[in-house]
Amino acid sequence: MALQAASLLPSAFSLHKEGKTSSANLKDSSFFGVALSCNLKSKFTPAAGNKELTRKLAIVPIRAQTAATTPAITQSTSGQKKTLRKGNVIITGASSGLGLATAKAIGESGDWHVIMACRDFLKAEKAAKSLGIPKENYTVMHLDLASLESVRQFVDNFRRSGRPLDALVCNAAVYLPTAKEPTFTADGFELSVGTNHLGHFLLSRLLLDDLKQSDYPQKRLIIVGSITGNTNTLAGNVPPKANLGDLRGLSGGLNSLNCSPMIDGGEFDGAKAYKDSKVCNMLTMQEYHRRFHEETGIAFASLYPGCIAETGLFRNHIPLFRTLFPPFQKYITKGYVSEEEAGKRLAQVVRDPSLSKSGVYWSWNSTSSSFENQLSKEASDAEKARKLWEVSEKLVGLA
Ligand code: NDP
Ligand code: PMR
Repeated sequence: MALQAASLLPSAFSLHKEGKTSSANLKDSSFFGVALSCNLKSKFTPAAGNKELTRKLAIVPIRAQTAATTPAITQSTSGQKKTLRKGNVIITGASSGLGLATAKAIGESGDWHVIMACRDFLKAEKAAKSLGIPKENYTVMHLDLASLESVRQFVDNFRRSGRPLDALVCNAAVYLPTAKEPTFTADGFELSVGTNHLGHFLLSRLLLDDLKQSDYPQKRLIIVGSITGNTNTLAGNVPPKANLGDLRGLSGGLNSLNCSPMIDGGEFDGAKAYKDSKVCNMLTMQEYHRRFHEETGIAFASLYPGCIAETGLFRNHIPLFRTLFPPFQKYITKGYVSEEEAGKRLAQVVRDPSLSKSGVYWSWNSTSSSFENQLSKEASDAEKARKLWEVSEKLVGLA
């Protein structure tokens, strides 16, 4: 198993040359319609392995990086500001798909260092190597978003690395469209919302201080959204539609014990849970913007990079879907985008000076030009965003 393999490694960090520490159960569904499942039996994901791993990682001594001591900018004699050091970006879920393609786009430029925050250390290391990302431009660190303890441990480990943080990309996600029953994170939250929203919520809240402290000219916090969470689009109207309702399931802890595993309190539906989690991602980005942009100067953004129809996101879908989905997106909807192109798009949101506006949900048109897109009514509901923030704070132990 990935975690077991990772636990044999000496640390959560890859060691660079220069010594820097651094079921598919086929549901009663057709290809395009995903039927509802009502079986609410609990199935907890194994957490013991994670705990053991994080304990091991905690005792590893970590040397500070030179990046920490070099100022990010200086004033030249002409009065112009010059960037002196590499930017540092954490990308969650950088072991495949969009995250990996973004790590490549940013990592090969040479002026950024990518921290690949991944649950499968060896997979990430192999992926980075096979794409030829220069060794000195990335570090793999262990992060399992399905465990709040792992999130906290990751933040501690990152801080001990001594690197400043200039950008954070909350990219990792799971999509469980064929699951008949919910599965749960180590803390007992339904897995899709627990990983895609709550894990990232805690991670970004903890790392906000680090971003604030960065002296880099542009600081950014990006949370990947999606068209399928936006009901103002055709894609967002494919059933089951996202709907957070009054957040009664989330308020109850999404644990299936005395409440529903779904945010709106309804019956479990894996596809809906994913779309709901994407709405949470987009609401969270806007709440960050309202609460912190003015005070911190950090740009908060979300995006829909296009339909990257061949990524691992669809690994749990039925085989017929995985065969037909790419040509359907390429030739019918024309929404298809390659991993490489999507990675370049997300990389723009990380470092392109022209995409520095805060509070924006970015999209790209058919000629690959970025534009500020409209979110659905629910995904831009400020009152819902505030409530989501407050409930999420309680669930992850921040309030
Ligand atoms: P992938 O499955 O290829 O990538 C998802 C990544 O998340 C993987 O690296 C996976 O790790 C990681 N991950 C999953 N669970 C955890 C966890 N518990 N802890 C840490 N990492 C975890 O899918 P995509 O690249 O397609 O998805 C990336 C983002 O893009 C998601 O936010 C998705 O919602 C969004 N998106 C995707 C679209 C698409 O068409 N594919 C369209 C719109 C948005 P591992 O490799 O170990 O499985
Ligand atoms: Mg969708 C312009 C039309 C469009 C776009 C851009 C997408 C993107 N999809 C579109 C249309 C349609 N899709 C239509 C008309 C149908 C019904 C025939 C359809 C179906 C469909 C399914 C069953 N589409 C899907 C699924 C999934 O399981 C995917 C999903 O919802 O994942 C959550 C999906 C997607 N369509 C997209 C995108 C980007 C996805 C997946 C990724 C995501 O949102 O993160």
